[in-house]
Amino acid sequence: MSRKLKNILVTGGAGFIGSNFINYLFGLSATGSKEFMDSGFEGRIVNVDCLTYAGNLENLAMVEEKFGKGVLEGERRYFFEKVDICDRAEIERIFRQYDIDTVIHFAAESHVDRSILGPEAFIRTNVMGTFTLLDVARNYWGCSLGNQRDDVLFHHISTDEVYGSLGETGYFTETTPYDPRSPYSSSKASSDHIVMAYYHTYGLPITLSNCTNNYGPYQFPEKLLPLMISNIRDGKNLPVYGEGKNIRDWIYVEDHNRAVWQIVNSGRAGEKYNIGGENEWQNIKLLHKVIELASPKVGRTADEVEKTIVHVKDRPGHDARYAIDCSKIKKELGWERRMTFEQGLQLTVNWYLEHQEWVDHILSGEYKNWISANYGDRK
Ligand code: TDX
Repeated sequence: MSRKLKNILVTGGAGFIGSNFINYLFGLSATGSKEFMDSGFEGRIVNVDCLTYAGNLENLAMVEEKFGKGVLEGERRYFFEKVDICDRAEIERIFRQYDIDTVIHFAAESHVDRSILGPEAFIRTNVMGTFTLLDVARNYWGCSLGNQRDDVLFHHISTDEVYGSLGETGYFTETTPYDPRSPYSSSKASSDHIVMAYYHTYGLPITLSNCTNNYGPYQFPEKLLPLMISNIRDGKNLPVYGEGKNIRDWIYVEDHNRAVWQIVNSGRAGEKYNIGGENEWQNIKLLHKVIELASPKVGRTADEVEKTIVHVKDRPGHDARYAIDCSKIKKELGWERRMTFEQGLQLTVNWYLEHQEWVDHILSGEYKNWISANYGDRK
């Protein structure tokens, strides 16, 4: 393998998973976890993000200081570009300006509930945005079936939701047929297919990963875990969709990012890899666990907080269960999870409770207006 990995374009680098990824590559971890500081990365990163409601450059303050504006121009290794991935002219400029040799594509509209209320942004960013990046990469790198390159790579980050919903048993493997149910998952499924098409049709070297539910620092508090932790802190109700029996498989975000980095380094072009936590939880049981960990830290008893659980109207088309078989990445690339769930969940609860300013800041402005327009006050 002779991938350059010198000038990496990371899309969506101000979002939850993307910002944790950039921190990880530069040897920084939001929670200071030593086991996630060994990326060995020596190149430059160009972070392209259009800073939607979920993007926050505060997540990268340390990276900016140590590797970005804070250092001499010739030694600089981190660059931020506020650009929409659908803006072809700007993406072309960035490829030329930084001589991009690798794309790691995190940028996406990611929240299922939002996709139900307003699918258009999901189709635009997830489908058209991915297409734009692929097409610019193919042209800039001059790829074709007759000119296959092994020094460049386009890695696409995707989700287990493309496979649909599982019953009580079984796991999604890399060969499970796609069966997306929500506007979000169908937009991700579309983008996965276009990525694969660019490999088969144009010889663009791609890899693809489908991951289960991530948790950890910097996740926007519309997702289950940060939402519940923040509501416990504020004494608000804890809204459980339906009976709360839906099952998700949870992985610590830095374990996911280490897997992505291993695929980018040594995954086979044209292949997809499933990434999972092998850690299934019913939503309601997970919430009991979070209450147990968070209540003493906010000076309330678990019994008291349990009483704030409210069962609300279920999500339409709510997938019953996701679970991933990740034996391929383990066997082929030797990837293993490093964070235990006990440790990761405690770290995450602590992080949100200790970073109230981060939560309050990201919840201000545009998001607040959107949530009250669409959901009213959830309390
Ligand atoms: O208030 C809530 N109450 C509730 O019961 C919220 C926000 C969620 N839920 C349930 C719905 C899901 O069964 O909790 C589960 C997790 O919900 P989300 O955090 O919204 O995640 P999910 O829908 O599972 O999708 C997530 O994981 C896969 C990400 O949002 C996706 O981007 C990723 O692809």
